[in-house]
Amino acid sequence: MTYITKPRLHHPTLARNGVGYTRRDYEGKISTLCAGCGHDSISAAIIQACWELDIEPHRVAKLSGIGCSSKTPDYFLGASHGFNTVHGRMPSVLTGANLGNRDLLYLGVSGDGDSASIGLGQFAHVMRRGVNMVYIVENNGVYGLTKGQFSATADRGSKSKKGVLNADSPVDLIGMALQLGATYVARGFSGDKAQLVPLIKGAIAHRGAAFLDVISPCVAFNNHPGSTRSYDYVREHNDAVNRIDFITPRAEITATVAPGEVVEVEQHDGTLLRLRSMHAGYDPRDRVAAMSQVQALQARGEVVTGLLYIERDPADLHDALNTTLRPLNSLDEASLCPGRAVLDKINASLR
Ligand SMILES: Cc1ncc(C[n+]2csc(CCOP(=O)(O)OP(=O)(O)O)c2C)c(N)n1
Ligand code: SF4
Ligand SMILES: [Mg+2]
Repeated sequence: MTYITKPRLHHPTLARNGVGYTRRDYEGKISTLCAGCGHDSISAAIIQACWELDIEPHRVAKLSGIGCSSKTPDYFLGASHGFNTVHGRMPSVLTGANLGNRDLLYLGVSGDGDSASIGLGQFAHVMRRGVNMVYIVENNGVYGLTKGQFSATADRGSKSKKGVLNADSPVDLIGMALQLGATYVARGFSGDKAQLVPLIKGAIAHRGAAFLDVISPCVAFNNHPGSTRSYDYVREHNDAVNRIDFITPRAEITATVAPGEVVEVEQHDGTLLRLRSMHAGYDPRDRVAAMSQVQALQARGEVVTGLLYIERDPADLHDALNTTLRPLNSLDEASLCPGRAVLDKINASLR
């Protein structure tokens, strides 16, 4: 419960990362979610990724909408900046914050209801603008917080807990993100941390719009036979197109490469993503091919996971707007208000 505070004392022998923090320093309040909720596993994966990447908690801004998923930023990175916004409106608040200070790591956490129903318009525009962020949808196919109504990502023909059939076609957020121009697109499963942690690390290292759809079963309302978001269903149908090794520039490359096709993608910060293909011919650097291959696999009823698409050298919103390199709060008055002559010149250019 959130009113039970965690002890601040840490055991002195806890391991510390490269910036001197223990893993406990990346935790938040005690979760109030149902025991077994997939969302808690995603929080644990975020904590592990940030700790292992030596990210200083105060360099992170976590933003969310409304829902059980959107409550989770309270349960990780307790020393980071946080903004629990309005239902479906996280993307515009994140965009504004990012424009004001490009130096922070922006972590948007949302649900399938938050992003695919009320927030669908905002989701679309934040992807097409290429905002530099990690956008995670914790996708359980229901509105968990309001007691389990089908969400817009629920598959046609899947059954509710009370046996009602869903007659609507699903909104495919992966397909939309690919079509709208997101430059890092991946799907994970809350029940597969070994796959999820490197997918999150790759998204953090990516300088552009990174979208992660994480299938995250709701044990209270959508974990029964007939659901396509239950732990059993996802385990049976999980079809990973690749496995990802995340290699930092500082680390010695010791990962052994299993036989099979390997694609290596170096990101702008020097991190290397080594992708072992599980599907012959799947190339995550080819947007159009990725779109058609993901659609084909999904049409066969598979839950396609892995790093589905990556653009090696993406442009982000700041590049497009040619904004100042410095956070706005660090600019002095002369830079913020350069005087009448400059204003006249801008006005003249608009006539
Ligand atoms: C403007 C507005 N409309 C509706 C609601 C009610 N509401 C709260 S959470 C939610 C859906 C949450 O679903 P999702 O984003 O999938 O999160 P989950 O709880 O499943 O993690 C809704 C409809 C609200 N809080 N605000
Ligand atoms: S209602 Fe569902 S989504 Fe919400 S905390 Fe419980 S299991 Fe998780
Ligand atoms: Mg949901």
